Amino acid sequence: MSSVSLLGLGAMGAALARTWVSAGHALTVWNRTPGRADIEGAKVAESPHEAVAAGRLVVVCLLDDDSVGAALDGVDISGKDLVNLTTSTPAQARARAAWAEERGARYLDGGIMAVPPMIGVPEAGGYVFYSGSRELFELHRDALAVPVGTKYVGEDPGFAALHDVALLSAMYGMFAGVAHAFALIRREDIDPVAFAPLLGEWIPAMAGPAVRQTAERLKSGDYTTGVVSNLAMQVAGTPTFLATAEGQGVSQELVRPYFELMRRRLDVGSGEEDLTGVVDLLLR
Ligand code: FVH
Repeated sequence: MSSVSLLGLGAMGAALARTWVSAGHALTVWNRTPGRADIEGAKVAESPHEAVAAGRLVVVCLLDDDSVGAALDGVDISGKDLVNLTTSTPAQARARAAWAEERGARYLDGGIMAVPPMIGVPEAGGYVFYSGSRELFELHRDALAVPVGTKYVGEDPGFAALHDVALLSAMYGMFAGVAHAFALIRREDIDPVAFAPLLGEWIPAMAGPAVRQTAERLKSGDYTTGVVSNLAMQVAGTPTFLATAEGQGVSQELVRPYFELMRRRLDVGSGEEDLTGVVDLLLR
């Protein structure tokens, strides 16, 4: 069992820490605010210097990239294997990788696709995207797989963050649709709890095929062959959705921007396509 040093005992860090201790790894922890979490079986370091010095594998799970810079400022990380599970932008992850390498450390970036209750619960399906040094990922794969599953997505240290943010952005789009749907029924004699399974089954029934077909169309460049619900028909339906929102006293602000993109794509003569062309409209 390799030893692990962990900086950050917030909600996520504490959950990670407990799994390494349970699995028998020698764990040294540090948190800016002492006593934030009691990790039974872990050695508590008095400083980031002490935590980093304790072992080769150093995992950081802090609030944001600035906190990583603050915690590791002036700490000797040469010869260490730094795994950064802090949510970052791809640019921050790439800069942090260069920063670590300049200081003699090897670097792996991670994007956590789980919430704390999913940590240490394999059946919950959480995982971490990793990118950066493949050699480092392979070397520490077993230790990294203890809290939650692993998915390595490439040598570019920004790719884990990019995958993380892409999936979370899709999630927020989905949450926006859910909020709009509940708002539409909110003032009616419709039980939201009875409505929920209808919505909960509809979303994956639509999302699964749409995600797969969009990917295939983006790859092939063919946005029209085999289209079932074409853009012209879908744009013709949008006034109905907007009028329904109006009629229910619901703001159009969540759905209108997407409908406007659909209209713009139609206006350039893409009525026989599906919705894939919206992806291209978003590129600046
Ligand atoms: N919790 C979640 O649901 C999500 C799930 C997906 C991944 N995120 C990311 O994980 C990172 C850590 O999140 P967290 O849940 O542990 O966050 P907090 O409970 O707020 O703990 C934050 C820790 O960061 C320390 N910290 C903040 N600023 C500094 C600083 N300038 N120097 C050193 N440490 C700092 C903070 O220390 P303290 O406030 O207790 O002293 C906590 O240890 C995060 O990137 C999520 O986006 C979690």
